[in-house]
Amino acid sequence: MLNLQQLVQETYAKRIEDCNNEELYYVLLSLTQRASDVLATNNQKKKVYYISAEFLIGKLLSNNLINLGLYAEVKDQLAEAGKDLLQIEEVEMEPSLGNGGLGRLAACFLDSIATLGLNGDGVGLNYHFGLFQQLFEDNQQKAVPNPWITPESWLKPSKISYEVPFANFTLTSKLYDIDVPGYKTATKNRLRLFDLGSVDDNIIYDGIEFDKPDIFRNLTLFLYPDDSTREGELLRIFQQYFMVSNAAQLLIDEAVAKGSNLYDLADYAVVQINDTHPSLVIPELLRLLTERGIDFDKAVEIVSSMTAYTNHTILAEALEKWPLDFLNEVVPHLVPIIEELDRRVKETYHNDSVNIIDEQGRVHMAHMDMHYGFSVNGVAALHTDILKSSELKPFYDIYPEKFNNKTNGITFRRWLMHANPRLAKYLDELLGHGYHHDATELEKFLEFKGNADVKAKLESIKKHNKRKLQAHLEATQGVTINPNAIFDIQIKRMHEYKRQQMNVLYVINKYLDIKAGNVPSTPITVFFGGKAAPAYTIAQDIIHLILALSQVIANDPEVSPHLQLVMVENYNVTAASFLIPAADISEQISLASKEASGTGNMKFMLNGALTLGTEDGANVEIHELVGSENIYIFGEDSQTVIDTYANESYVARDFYERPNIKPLIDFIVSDEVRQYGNDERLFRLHNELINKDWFMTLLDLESYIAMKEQVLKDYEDRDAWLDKVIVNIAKAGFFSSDRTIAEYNRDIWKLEAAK
Ligand code: 26Q
Repeated sequence: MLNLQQLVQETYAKRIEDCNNEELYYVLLSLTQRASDVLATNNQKKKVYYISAEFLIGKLLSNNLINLGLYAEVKDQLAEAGKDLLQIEEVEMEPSLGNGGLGRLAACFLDSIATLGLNGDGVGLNYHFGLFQQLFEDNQQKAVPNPWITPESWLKPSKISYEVPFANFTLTSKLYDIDVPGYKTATKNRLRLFDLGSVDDNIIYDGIEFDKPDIFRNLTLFLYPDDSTREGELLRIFQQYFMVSNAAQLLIDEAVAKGSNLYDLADYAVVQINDTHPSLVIPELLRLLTERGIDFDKAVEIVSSMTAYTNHTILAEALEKWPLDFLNEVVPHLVPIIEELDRRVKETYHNDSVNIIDEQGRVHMAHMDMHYGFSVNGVAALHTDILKSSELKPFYDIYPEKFNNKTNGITFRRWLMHANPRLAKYLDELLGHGYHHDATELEKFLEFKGNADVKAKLESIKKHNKRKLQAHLEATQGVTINPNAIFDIQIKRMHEYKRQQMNVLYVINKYLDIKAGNVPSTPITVFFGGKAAPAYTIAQDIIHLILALSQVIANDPEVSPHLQLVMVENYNVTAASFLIPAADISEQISLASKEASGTGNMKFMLNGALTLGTEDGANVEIHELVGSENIYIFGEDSQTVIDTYANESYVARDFYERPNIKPLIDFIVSDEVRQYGNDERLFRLHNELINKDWFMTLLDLESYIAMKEQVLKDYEDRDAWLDKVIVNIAKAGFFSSDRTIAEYNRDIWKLEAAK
């Protein structure tokens, strides 16, 4: 039995009641670390190395307390002393080691790999300032460094260090580990983050600008610095190679320590390549194996039987193609290897679309992965189908046996137990604890459809979560929201294909409608949250429009009692854990075919929000699971969109000319918005929507507006709405990342679980 009062007494010679949140945080940190220190590290013969440029792990205190089985006791004993764990958690800085979905997926996967007792570590980089922190100034995004590493962070320095050779110098790495305890397991894994001792934050100036060519001082300073310049791209290659060379040396050392003679390396290690960012691991492993005396053909055979690639996008601009010149400048020793791999492909296939090196001398990283790895997977059923039938079709034709789907998932420890403790506790009472280990047991919740008591309780939990969000936004941003409103939430990276701009046009529509005298029965609060890449101008313009429009609405007394628009500053994992449990409507409105999966959609569903979405990514699977009565699907389907691109038949201006669309678009440059806005940004966005609109916002705008009106109408029938909520929660079990990881293991990794 834990006695927190005694522990605090021993540490500070005073009572919990007399400690501040910082003091309590450090006690809980050391308590948690000690509990994790005593767990044995998984050490089964074969191990997966999940190499990823991003791990968006979020704050770790509560997550680790939950997994170590200490959460309830700690929370209760703090509460007895009048302390709130939620406030103590605020002391912790959130590591910003990822951009969005891909990085958060990696974090959920680490949790599930450990929970299933599988031997698997994450391997990545220890970016000192991670992704930038987002501030709003003059209704625009400002990017500043996020210094998340404090002396009390979860990083544990190790003695491991490797030499990584570059063209003109060799760098020496230093490895830090973060423990990854599974949920109530006797064993743990690790997240292994490589760093460079000479990194120096004195080279940062003006926000997140820094001296790009100074690799010795900048290598692990930031996550994905601006790659719109040649220097930015070169730095990215430096980072990628530093990451994979360390990973490859680590996995070889660990295998050898367990008895591998390297010819049998694939019996000891399997590498999951998370998007193409770690793809250089293939030539690097070949280099290291041949250096150790294995001949090239044999090395190719070994490496090909131990590397597997996950694709997370079909957007052409995100598929990495590095000019050979760049690789020659950074890692010349890999170039002959890549050229030989390409020569073999060209000799075998005589099909330019599958070459590794194209006519322009660019290296297609994904092509190398597919030829020389044994598995290729997409991240949702629709996404994998699109890869097979169009984007990667030439590869599917050659290697049908390599292709498989692994629909994404989320860890319920963070996204239910931690983010929504009241709902988790209530589900425990009604369903027992079985769903903690087999999430499909949530289906038992279906029995409670139509149960008035259950619905009343769900209402009260949602209201509580809205108040929690209210307090959080008040404290962090000074924004006051109305907990009696409908919460309609779109939170994700800012990108045109995700179509935040379509949602903004809806808000404009509602604003004009209220001005015309049509007042909604229940007030509506529309939330956005998301960062825009610093070099992505239109995404910045969309943020600007949201911020300016929110002022128009807030300053209009006719409208503000009925409609509020909130742009959450610095959207991150912490913000998500407040927003998602408070949501009524989950906005998943990407242009069909463009969102590989989405994982926010799963988190919202689990927390009792209803999806308003297109037939895209994992929305398709949510739709199948809950049935058409329990989801709001609108818009053109993916095949229609793919055809529309193919025959170039979308003309934004034709839609703009429609009488119900034109006033919405033109409002962007109205005097009302311009008084709070910047003309350059507003007119650029206005022009973009009329004359280009590459992601077809206007194609679905009318059906989106109509469907959202339907959602708002349905919300008024609380009884029917709450039945839909019950179905959504009950069917969310499929999206547990435990299921996803069990599938990766069954089909790809083939590891044995700890006894
Ligand atoms: C590529 C080249 C140069 C610079 C940066 C990049 C780059 C960086 C990050 C390319 C892609 C990313 C991140 C992609 C990502 O987060 N994809 C999301 O992955 C999720 C998990 O599979 C899916 O749910 C989302 O649908 C997908 O958008």
